[in-house]
Amino acid sequence: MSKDNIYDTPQLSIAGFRFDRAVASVFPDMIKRSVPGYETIIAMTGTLAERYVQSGSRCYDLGCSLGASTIAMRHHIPHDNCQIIAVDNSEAMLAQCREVLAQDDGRVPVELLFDDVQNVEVTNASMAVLNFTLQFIPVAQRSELLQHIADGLRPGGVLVLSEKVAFEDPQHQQLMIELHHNFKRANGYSDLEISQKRSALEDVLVPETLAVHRQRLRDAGFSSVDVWFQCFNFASLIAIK
Ligand code: GEK
Repeated sequence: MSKDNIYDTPQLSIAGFRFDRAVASVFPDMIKRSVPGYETIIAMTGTLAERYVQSGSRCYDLGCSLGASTIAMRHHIPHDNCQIIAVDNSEAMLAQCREVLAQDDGRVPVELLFDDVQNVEVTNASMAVLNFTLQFIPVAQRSELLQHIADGLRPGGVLVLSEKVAFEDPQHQQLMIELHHNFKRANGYSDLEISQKRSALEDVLVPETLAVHRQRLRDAGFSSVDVWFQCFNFASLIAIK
């Protein structure tokens, strides 16, 4: 696995973060060292697939990157008549994802779509995953996307929504940011890397509070919504239709 050293030298001006070839080539290392709990969330996505994926239905991995959630679902879907649709709007990510899937021996068919998740038709679904993707969608467009997903899910279907989150209490917000930075430091990122990455993500990744996420999911028509995992300012919610 290639090591992420994208921000380890001083840059004169920091451009907004993009999912380009440089990022795609180090992505597994980057996300593992940056997102506390990432590997647990991926593993539990398999467990959730085992429980929620219904016979003859579709599963959606929206913002699939290299396909980690797709592979987790693929190996735990308990039926042989399901399909996974994995979507990303980064060509570089999808190219790598195709290679990763070619090495995977799962039997559930996977369709890869190069598109914006907002354009994808969601139908006959029993599971949808937005694993750290909604945070990159403009805030004003988030409700419409969740509504579309809710409409495309069968009754009893699940949406797994993982996000970097914000906190209303400024003191707690500051504490979570510092603990997250300590996590990154412990994983080998320097202060320069942490601060340059932070600048690159400014206005690109927009976190919201858990209260906002819960309300938006309820408004979209999910009947049961709650957090099943949280580590510092990274959380994952389950929303059942
Ligand atoms: C994982 N889920 O490993 N349409 C399609 N894709 C998008 C859009 C959009 N509008 N915006 C961003 N992306 C993955 C990790 S990474 C999270 C997801 C992170 C894609 C983007 O190209 C990238 O591949 C992914 O969403 C976000 O479980 O890097 O923090």
